[in-house]
Amino acid sequence: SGTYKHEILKKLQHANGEAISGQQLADDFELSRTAIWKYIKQLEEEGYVFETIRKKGYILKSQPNLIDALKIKAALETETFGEQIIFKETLPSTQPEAHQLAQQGAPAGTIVICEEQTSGRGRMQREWKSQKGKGIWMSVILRPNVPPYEAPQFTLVAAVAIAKAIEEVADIRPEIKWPNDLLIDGLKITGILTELQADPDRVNALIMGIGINVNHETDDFPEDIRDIATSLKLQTGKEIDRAKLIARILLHLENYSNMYVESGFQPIKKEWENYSCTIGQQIKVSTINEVFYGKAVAITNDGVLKVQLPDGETRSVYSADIEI
Ligand code: BT5
Repeated sequence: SGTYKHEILKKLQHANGEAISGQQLADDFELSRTAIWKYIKQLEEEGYVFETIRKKGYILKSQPNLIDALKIKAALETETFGEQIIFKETLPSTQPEAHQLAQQGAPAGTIVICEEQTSGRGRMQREWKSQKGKGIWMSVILRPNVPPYEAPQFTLVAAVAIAKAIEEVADIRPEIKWPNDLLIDGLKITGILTELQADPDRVNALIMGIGINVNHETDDFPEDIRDIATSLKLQTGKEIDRAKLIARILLHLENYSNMYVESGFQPIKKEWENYSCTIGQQIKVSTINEVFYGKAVAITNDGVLKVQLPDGETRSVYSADIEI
């Protein structure tokens, strides 16, 4: 029945605004008119809008803003990233799925993406809310030839790649909050989760989880994050084409991660600093072991955050949560 629905939709998509009658569709697919009507109702529930003209039939008026592998592929400008796209309607989380594929040898640039995550996660087992059809919930497999201790730097690399893609596609400039958040107007628009599959001396795969709030209205956010989260639509007033944004992210992620492997963080640092809202700020730093206050004074060529304490001592912070 999924195939009939798909075929009926395809017919209406290719009708170029002309009506197709229920009888015509019924004849074409050797179904009853009632069956056709039921498929049309199902499509309407998925967000397709039809005009029904008496005695003439159905006209497809608008389609839901969906992402699927074909749509992303149509927008791709990469060398290899996005060649393999695993698209699912619903997943608990794209991360375990991508981990498994990486273990089975999936190539760099393979992506796992879905319309809805039922148990999306952030760092340290925190929750990541992933409303159906509203955002980009994806994991990208990277295979950089670097030692494991450099893995956290790829969070910074990804932040620049995503910020740039958002700026180009949505025409709004996000800020990077070290290490893994993008903010607009002080509210979180994107979270990045970099996980590692490695031997002691070399990375086998990085699983880069990317969550972006795209077409949410205020009510789409669960209440507990409504005050800290925002979406591109809320910020720009425009519905954003997710497939196009995904394609752009993959392009920049491919370029910047190659750049990192060839030349390190140094050539990306300037762009990172331009997007950063962290440097120069008084911040609260929470690491696994301690909490302290200081001024974020710099990011090093290795992507390490330098924080100056009130007594003048400077600390290197490799991984932490910060509050500005
Ligand atoms: C992150 O963690 O920001 C990383 C989020 C990564 C999500 C992607 S989606 C695809 C892939 N599959 C997954 O399961 N995950 C990745 P962290 O810095 O720990 O921030 C988590 C905190 O952000 C939560 O505790 C909430 O306060 C807040 N939060 C949760 N959902 C949010 C949302 N949709 N928008 C903004 N903030 C959110």
